[in-house]
Amino acid sequence: MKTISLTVGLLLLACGLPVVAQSAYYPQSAEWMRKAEEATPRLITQTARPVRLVRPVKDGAAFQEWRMEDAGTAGPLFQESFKSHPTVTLDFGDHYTGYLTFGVESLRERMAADAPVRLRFTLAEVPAELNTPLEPYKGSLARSWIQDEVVTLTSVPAEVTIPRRLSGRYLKIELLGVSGSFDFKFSKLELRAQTSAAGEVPELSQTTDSLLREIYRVGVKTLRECMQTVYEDGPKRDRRLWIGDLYLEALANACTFKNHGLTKRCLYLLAACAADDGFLHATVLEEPRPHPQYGTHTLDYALIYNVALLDYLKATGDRATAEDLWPVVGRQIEIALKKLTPQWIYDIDHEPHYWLVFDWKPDFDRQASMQGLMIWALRRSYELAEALGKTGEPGVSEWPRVADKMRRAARERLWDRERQVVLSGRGGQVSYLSQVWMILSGTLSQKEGRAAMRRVMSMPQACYPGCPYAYHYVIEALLRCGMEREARRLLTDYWGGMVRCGADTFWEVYDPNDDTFSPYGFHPINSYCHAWSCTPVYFIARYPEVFQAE
Ligand code: RAM
Repeated sequence: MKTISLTVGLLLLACGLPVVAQSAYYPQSAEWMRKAEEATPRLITQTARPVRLVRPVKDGAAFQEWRMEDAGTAGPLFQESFKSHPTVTLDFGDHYTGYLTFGVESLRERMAADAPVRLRFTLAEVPAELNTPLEPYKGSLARSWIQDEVVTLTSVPAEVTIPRRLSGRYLKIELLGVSGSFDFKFSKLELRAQTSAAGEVPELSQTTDSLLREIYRVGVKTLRECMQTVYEDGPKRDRRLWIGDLYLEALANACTFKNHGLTKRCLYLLAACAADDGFLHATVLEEPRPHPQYGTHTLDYALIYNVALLDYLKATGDRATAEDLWPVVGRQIEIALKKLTPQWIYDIDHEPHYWLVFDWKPDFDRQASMQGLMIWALRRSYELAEALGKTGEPGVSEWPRVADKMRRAARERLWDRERQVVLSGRGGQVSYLSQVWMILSGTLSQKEGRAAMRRVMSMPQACYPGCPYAYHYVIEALLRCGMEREARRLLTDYWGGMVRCGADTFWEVYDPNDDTFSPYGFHPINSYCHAWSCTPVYFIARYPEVFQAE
């Protein structure tokens, strides 16, 4: 049998990239890159095969109006003429990330392909992704993220591995061209799935409610799929390391798989890829060799890096790594401090304008949230300084004082004492996240935090979160101010909402009021296995008294 390798020579597309992406700011960065590479985890593989044939059904009650209906075993694909049903959809039974291999052979002996066979393979994470017309393409991100691959075979039998790593559950195969006198069937179809998440995760207590159990299972699956040679944001789209995603994945990993080596690798990679002024890039790609997405900085993520390093130290006791990376921590704070007004308020208009992530939600005002996040990061960075004995370093001793000034300023200017709610920006916007960050930063007392959360959650016009990343911090804030019942209810409603919609893995964005919401203008390009949505795993494992009790 002839094996056709479609491996396109990825001839070092490195032109334009420096030989090794390193920050001129940190003399240690070459060493950091070496340590990052040394910590690259081994991938564990598993072979997945289609379990059923399915048929897409348009259904107004289904998530994004599409669901899959069982259409029998996958057997006919391997026994019958493919020409007789030239479009099929297969179900792998679960979400997988890896490489697809297929084989075809002629249907009968003494039958030869006298023209090329042309096939299209499309892998999807959710049903609507396969059934929404893609053209004219409306997304703001590259069309090439859609996982459709056309393969032309000039001779049969053939076995082909599609070179691009794919991610999803449903596979559509379409016959685009074949000679009239030739027919064929499939001889092989399998996905070599991969992850670096090794080992088992802790069992939940017997008393855990069945929906919470299911949320835990789907969260673990999401985390497992995103744990590759870095913590990826989504294995289908972006497929790279972002600081915000890393922070939440590391939290979930620390109470499940405990693959701390992966966290260490990511922390080193980000540090080594910092810009020449020491500012962290928000995101790093691994191929063809590790490099940042040049020029992409998000100040909230840069500060979150400091907290991720502190958490890593607490989880592992690996002081050598924390000391090694300590210079990065101080530099992120220095950069952030330049943004303060003389009144100790984060100045959102100060140039250069940095991207602040926080949420995917149009019209959300980030000012109060950033004030809170900065106080929180200052305090946690100081905690790291204490753990490492660095509080005497120039500037560091000032951090608690700056945090206090910022806290006082926030209480004076952003906290509406009468209405018991935090306001953000010129228009005085009331949002969930403004309350949340003022709680997490300790700006509001527990009692005030409870009042603010109750108030915002009862205001229909309040700006509510748009994605699981933001909901993570809402749950954290509810727990922080002693609202365990509300935290459990929200987690169950929000992530349980995705489970009820049939999620195999949790999504990048989910708005229960709008199934097709997309930050990119086109929902098929959303990621439906997204790292930052795996954190129920962390909450359920870390707070058993709240989430595992009856
Ligand atoms: C997107 C991804 C990623 C997130 C960034 C800010 O590209 O969804 O998860 O961290 O945006």
